[in-house]
Amino acid sequence: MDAKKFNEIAEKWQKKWEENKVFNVKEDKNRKKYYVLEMFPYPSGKMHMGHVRNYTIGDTYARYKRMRGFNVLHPIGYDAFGLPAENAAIKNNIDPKEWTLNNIDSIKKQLKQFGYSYDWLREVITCMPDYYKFNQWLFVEMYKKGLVYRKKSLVNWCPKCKTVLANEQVKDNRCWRCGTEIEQKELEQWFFKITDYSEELLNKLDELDWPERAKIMQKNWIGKSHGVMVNFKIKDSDEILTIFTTRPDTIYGVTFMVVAPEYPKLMEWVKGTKYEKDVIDFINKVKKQTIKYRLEEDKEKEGVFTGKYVINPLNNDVVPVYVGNFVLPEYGTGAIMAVPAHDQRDFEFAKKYNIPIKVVIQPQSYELNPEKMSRAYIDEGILVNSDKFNGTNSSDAIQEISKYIEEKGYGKITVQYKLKDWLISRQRYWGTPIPIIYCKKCGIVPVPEDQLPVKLPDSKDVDFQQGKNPLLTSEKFVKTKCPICGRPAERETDTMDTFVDSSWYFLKYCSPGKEKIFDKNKVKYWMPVDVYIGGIEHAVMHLLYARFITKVMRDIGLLDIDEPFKKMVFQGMVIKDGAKMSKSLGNIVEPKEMIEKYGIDTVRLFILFAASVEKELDWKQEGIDGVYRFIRRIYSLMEKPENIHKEENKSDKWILRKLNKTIRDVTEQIESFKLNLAIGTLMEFINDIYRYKEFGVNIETYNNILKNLSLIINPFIPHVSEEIWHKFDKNFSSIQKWPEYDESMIDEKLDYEEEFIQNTRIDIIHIINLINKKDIKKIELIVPSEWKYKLFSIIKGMITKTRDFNEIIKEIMKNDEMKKHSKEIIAILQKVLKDESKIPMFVLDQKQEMNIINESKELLEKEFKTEIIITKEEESKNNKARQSLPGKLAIVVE
Ligand code: ANZ
Ligand code: ZN
Repeated sequence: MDAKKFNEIAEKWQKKWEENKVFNVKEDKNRKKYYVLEMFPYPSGKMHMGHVRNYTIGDTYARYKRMRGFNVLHPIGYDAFGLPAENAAIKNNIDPKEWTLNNIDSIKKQLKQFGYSYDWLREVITCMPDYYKFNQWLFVEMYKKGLVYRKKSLVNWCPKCKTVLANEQVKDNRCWRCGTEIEQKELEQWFFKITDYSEELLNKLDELDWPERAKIMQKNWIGKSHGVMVNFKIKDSDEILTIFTTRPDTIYGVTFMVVAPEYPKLMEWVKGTKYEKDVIDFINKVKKQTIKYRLEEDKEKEGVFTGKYVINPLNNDVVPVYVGNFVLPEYGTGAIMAVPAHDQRDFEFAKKYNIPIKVVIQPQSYELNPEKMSRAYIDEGILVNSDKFNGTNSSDAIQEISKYIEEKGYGKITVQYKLKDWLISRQRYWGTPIPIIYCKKCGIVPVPEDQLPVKLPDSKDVDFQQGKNPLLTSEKFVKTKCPICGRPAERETDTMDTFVDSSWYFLKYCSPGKEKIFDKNKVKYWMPVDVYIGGIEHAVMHLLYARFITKVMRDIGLLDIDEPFKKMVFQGMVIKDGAKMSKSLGNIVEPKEMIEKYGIDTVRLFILFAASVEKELDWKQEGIDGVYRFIRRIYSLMEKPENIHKEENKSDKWILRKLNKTIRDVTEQIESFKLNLAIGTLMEFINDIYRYKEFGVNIETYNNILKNLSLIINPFIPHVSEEIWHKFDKNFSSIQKWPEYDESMIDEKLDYEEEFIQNTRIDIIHIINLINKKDIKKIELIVPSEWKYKLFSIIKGMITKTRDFNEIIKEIMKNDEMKKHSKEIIAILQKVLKDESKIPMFVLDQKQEMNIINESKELLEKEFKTEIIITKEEESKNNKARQSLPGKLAIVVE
């Protein structure tokens, strides 16, 4: 068998699956559903190994669940809008649609080649009007509900991509796609009001079966803070400066205030004063810094005085107000009270501008001196310089002072979230047009439902080369009529963030068709997704947005569920030579080449076997060679056994016990996504089958084993599975019932005894071959002395705790009997520590091993046609006797 032949087999079965619609599903009230979802690909070209890993994991689980009797929904589609298509248009004048659909074509071929068990009738392509029409419909529904709004706002602007980026798309002050440094720009933008759902998005996380780290990432992103809004009176004015603080316990230590450069009242304050110029200069300077940069801990904290003072309501201290770059406009109130003794940013600012530092919290074990401090003291302690709160523990003081502030009317206890509303506008062509019309008379008018979809103009109608949003260049698109008054009007030219597309595609899978967004009953049957598999890089944005849209749809009355994804599984990256596969590093392994060289099933199996699902997978050539050999060994099991017996004997019983144990273990391992371990279990089982075959089989047993084997390999290597199954049955293995195991059939001790005899037989055969003796007079099997069994029990007990030679020896020598054999013991222990497989799975005793051997004596005599003598080590005259160990008899052939 070579790779070509394996691939022919694969193609044959894929065709049959398709002809027979094996993986197409319908809602069925009488069957339990199971929804397996993998993150759909962005069709940038061809599939890479990361995709192969993602989809193979998903397919394995989907196949398993299907065989467990579930009605399994396992769909696929394409996240087809986005920048690369448009960049191709700008660079090479290629139609983004053509570029995308071509890529989809080639990815689709590859997906099919892998034999993934998708229901292809449910395919979703987000760039098609049939799909994005419902993005627009949803936008309008949300607009009616007040969940969409337009606002002038400072946005992250990538000068290279010429587009606005969401905060999440900025990494280290740079564009997430092209790496260019970001600028700030003020533009009218469309927002989804995700902040209305902050609390629910946070709370519901607890109910989800997601890896803890993903939940923590979302929690941090939502960023809930408990604190107080405090009102500070501006000196010589009626105005009030309100700040948000999480540390009211430090309020007696305030020595200045800071507002953000964007603070609305700022210009009014300084207008016509001697501070005006400095403040304006400073504002212009900060404009070049991104929000991300301003948030960085070790960047320079800068600011200027505004000329204003405020009065601390608690102690009537009068303190100056600065404008500073480290205060952000869109958090809290855009203004802070600064406590340099206890906040590091405030400390650095105070040092730089010579502002006093006042200690109000003293640590328990030493005393802070404001003159000598080299950094802020941010931990807990006891309050000082704080009037009636002196002596209070700072964590208690947070509660007490908050309450006091509220009682006195100085402010209000509140919570704040870091989460911002979702900026969805993009100044781009290749996305969903935002369905809004601007009319001089009627204002902002959403496009009525019967006029949807607002289709993208043909790419021939737009100019990609002008740098601005290409949609602006299409008169045909921009010019329209007002849906209300019928006068000439203009269309919105912004398109939607593609994360809108991916926020509900899993719902469209449940209910294909272009009439409505989806059929409520169908979605009700399939949702929620039972397991969603993909990359951890989507743990924040995509998953948070999808959760949000799900809740919005629930509140619109479209859905009955609160959460879309019950369980998340994040697969690790695929790396080679220690780095992520990438063109620039030249360490890409092409799926296509691997398929040609090893065949589809081998690639599938290797990618599952090489690492546990959530870990990084290091692509190693030796590894795939080994897996290839393994698959050929499975395939060869179809060859008729040479050595056949009629009666069922001990070894038949043994292999049946092994079968049951294998089914049990593989089931548990797949169920818990330990797919690499499941394959390890299968590999052991294949070794067992070969061993069984070697010593002769009962043909019914053998076929039974093979049939069951062909089923439990189906999730991993479906094509080989079908091929073997087909020997027995004309239906598909892919839709057979997963084999049951009989717990009472599993007896590992019996297995061990059987293997003990088999190992002894193999050892005898080896020795006979080695000494090349013609007429054998007798074979002596020497069972070790009883003390060796005791020794092994002690070692077995110890080795789980330590591998330290001295420690183990010490423990052994506590036993008086062992002392007599210390020399031998040292030699044995050295051997055993080097190779732990020398310790048998079960340490029996001399009598038990004697009995096992005695029971097989007759069979062995028949097989080797000679007398078998069984002796105890201490009675044997042969000097080989000393080599005998529990589980491994000394053998003398004469
Ligand atoms: C006084 C204080 C003293 C503060 C102290 C901290 C430590 P989290 O936990 O992230 O919510 N803050 C408030 N609004 C801000 C803004 N718009 N830009 C920058 N910083 C802002 O942090 C809340 C704390 O961050 C608040 O508590 C405030 O500083 C600052 F020893 O008030 B604190
Ligand atoms: Zn109008």
